[in-house]
Amino acid sequence: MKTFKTALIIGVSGQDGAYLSNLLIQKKYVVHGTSRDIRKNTFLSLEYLKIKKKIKVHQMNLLNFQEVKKLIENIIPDEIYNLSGISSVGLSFKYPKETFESITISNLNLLEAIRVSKRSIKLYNACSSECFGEMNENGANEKTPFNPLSPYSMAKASAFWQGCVYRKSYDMFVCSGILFNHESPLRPKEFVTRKIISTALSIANGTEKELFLGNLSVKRDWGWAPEYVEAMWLMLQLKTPSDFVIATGKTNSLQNFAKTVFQQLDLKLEDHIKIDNSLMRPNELKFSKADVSKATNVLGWKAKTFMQDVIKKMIIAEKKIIEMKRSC
Ligand code: GDR
Repeated sequence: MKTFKTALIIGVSGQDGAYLSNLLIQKKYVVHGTSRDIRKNTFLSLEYLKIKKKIKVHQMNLLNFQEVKKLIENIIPDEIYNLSGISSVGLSFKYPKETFESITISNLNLLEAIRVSKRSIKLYNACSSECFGEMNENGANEKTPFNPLSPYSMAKASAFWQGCVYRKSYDMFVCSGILFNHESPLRPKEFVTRKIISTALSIANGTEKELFLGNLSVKRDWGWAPEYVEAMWLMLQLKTPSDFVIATGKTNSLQNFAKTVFQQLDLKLEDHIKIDNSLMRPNELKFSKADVSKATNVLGWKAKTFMQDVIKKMIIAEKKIIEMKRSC
């Protein structure tokens, strides 16, 4: 008799995959994860959270339908979380085809594999606030139309609609979380928050002098990633599937984010900041604002950590990472 729930996390080695694994392990799930190349993947995020040994990792190419189908038939998961694909908006302008494939074909393969399995497997799809394009002061909610501005958001919008089509056509349990920016020490340095914090600490330590950034005037809603994976799980515990905007509801400029980081390290941003035009994107979401009332009312989910504390926590973690590297 099956006693514990089984989850399959696609993209288990990323920031969200690692925090979600941690959460599901605490909830006594049997956690499976996938990686495109087990030998090359270092699973650093899972090692960081000390959970690597608790996860059954499988090699799988999501673009290969037969592989996806076979793995699902072997594991028979109760819940699948699709957190895979290229996640850098900037990079998507350089690699539009790879971005589109990695987000849309993989999601379609999962939907099809679940459909043909004829099992009631629940699917979480990682959608993004980037799909909204420009937002206004009222904040975007689940009824706000999509207006993608990048190859990344174009692909995410497509995967979102795949979920809607399968939900309506086959009565499948599919939820999309429309997540705004969510950060942690597990963010790779290609993303601006970790880049700023890591560089600011190097400046404080005297190993670097300057911070190069692109567009500083953009405004984003930055939350704490470990809280966002709870929202993903809550969605799959509902009786009826639905889509949810997940964010803190508070907007800040990138200038203010960077200034706060430097202030917390007793540095002045203006002494170190350099604008690098090569870091500007061809097109850009300039203002991000969320209306999270549906998540609050239906899921009972609310962000507890806002930008100031996200920064504090990331600085503390980054200092520890630097100390660990020094003592190795
Ligand atoms: P984003 O995150 O594109 O919002 O997508 P990112 O941290 O890459 O950029 C945030 C904003 O900062 C501006 N920026 C820079 N960005 C980077 N990466 N590097 C720089 O040097 C730099 N200078 C300025 C960007 O132009 C942008 O406006 C994140 C990802 O996690 C997506 O996967 C997710 O879907 C969305 O958040 C919600």
